[in-house]
Amino acid sequence: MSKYKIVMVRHGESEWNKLNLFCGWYDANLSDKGKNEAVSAGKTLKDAGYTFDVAHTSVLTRAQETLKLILKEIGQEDLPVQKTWRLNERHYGGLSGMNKAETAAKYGEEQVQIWRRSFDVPPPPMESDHKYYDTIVKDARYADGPKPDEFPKFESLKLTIERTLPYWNDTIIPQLKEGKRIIIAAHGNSLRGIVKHLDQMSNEQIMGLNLPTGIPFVYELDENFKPVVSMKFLGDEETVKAAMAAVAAQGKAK
Ligand code: DG2
Repeated sequence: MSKYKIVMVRHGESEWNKLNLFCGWYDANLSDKGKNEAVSAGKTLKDAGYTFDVAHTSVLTRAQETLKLILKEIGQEDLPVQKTWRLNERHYGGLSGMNKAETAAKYGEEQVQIWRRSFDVPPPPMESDHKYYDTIVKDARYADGPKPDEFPKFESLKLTIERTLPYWNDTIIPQLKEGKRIIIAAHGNSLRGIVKHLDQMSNEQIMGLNLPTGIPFVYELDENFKPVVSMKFLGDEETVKAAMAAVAAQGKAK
């Protein structure tokens, strides 16, 4: 029987999604399309009658802006919002800022698929001479964590899950237990990590999952936090399928 319900959403298209660049911890803004996607997500949630007690998001602008636009649509602009680096996108290491299609043309689509979707093969590290190293490492938003010796230079999905799950277990689960209605606005891979955990997907199964931008999805969980309803998208099935296929295709050489 369903006891808990939670809504999750990947942010709307970012400027770097639009340019097809590996983004990770780079703080890209939403594109105009992304802002529209967030507003539509808000309208969908409003039409379906959703309201929340608390929201969670990453420390990155694209997720926070998406959440803000959603909350405005549903008339909950004053909702408490908890922000954490633990919900950040996976750190794309040395690939950050590179074009996904050009990288596939250079290194092969198979290699790019491994970097994007393998469970535990990390991208190359972001070294200190990387164009965005200082911008990210010295960003004041990380003053409260991760600690300097834990600050990632790259992350596989496995490493992403290792820093996201403690937040799920120690912050989200207790709030669900208190009966709080929760929305999480985060990223393609931090959410894939949560989905893998909830649905107990194998390392192979999760490789095939591409989350679309700006389409909310719902989980209903039983008293042991096992899904009764898994990843139910609030959107028309064909649109969701096409949006997932478009994300998968970002790693193809043009
Ligand atoms: C994308 C995901 O993250 O990329 O970092 O480039 O969700 O923040 O736009 P998001 C990025 P893929 O793993 O789908 O290549």
